[in-house]
Amino acid sequence: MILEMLAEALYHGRANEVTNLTRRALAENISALQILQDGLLRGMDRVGCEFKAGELFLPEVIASAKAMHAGLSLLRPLLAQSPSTRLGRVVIGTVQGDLHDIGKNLVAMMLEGAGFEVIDLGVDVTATRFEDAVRQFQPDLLGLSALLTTTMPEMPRVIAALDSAGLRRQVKVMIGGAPVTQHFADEIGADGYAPNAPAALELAKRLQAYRIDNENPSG
Ligand code: B1M
Repeated sequence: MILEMLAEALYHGRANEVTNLTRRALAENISALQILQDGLLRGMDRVGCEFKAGELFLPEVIASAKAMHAGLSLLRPLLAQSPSTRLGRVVIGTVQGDLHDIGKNLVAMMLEGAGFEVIDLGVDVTATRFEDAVRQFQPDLLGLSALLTTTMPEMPRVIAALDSAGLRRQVKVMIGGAPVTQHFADEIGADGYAPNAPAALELAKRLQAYRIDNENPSG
């Protein structure tokens, strides 16, 4: 019941109500993951469908996105509790021209929660900025997010920039975002694609597996 109210409040873009209901749900011992899946994301799914159908307009979507941020800020410490192990370092960002960050933030939170160190470059990140960050932070993984069909072509540009800077071999590139597919990942030479945040975590662990094996040979 409370999660339905939360989905409804998110859909209507009522940030204060989302904050209060998220607090109440946590006080009722509902897990952060369930609040996310069955409350916040359910509300956002409805927003996405109605926006696509032309039944909702941009100001309403912006209000829902703000409400989403309000809810996520309460869940973040729970989803990203620092574990004792360090799985590796990830640089992540949303590609140039794209301002969508909710999904990228979720991926970052889940990676952090599982033990990755995450350096989040934010949104509208140029290929040069990604390249500089790989040089500066020497991450194991580079995560690229794109939500628009018009910004997906930025992903191969980032990979090309890494290539010409001689940095491509030192980092695994993983990509995701609503319009992105495995086929696209294969086409542009990314190392992996994940359709959602839990799958992104599994992928990141898989891409890092060789390193974990080397560090803990006994398992
Ligand atoms: Co925009 N928007 N939007 N929007 N928006 C979409 C993406 C759209 C599909 C809506 C629609 O038509 N149904 C459509 C894109 C169509 C297309 O390209 N084919 C669209 C459009 C058109 C636009 C504008 C162009 C609208 C306009 O101005 N006319 C504009 C573009 C602005 C820009 O970026 N330059 C725009 C603006 C906005 C807002 C600013 C209002 C807001 C974003 C606020 C914010 O992010 N801070 C917004 C929103 C909220 C949406 C929808 C409704 C919801 C996106 C979202 O947050 N979903 C979206 C509709 C939709 O996606 N169904 C839409 C929840 C989130 C948890 O899911 O982001 O998919 P998602 O992330 C998932 C996976 O994709 C994956 O894991 C995440 C978690 O499970 N994932 C990764 C994401 N990144 C990953 C990286 C990985 C791995 C997995 O590895 C590194």
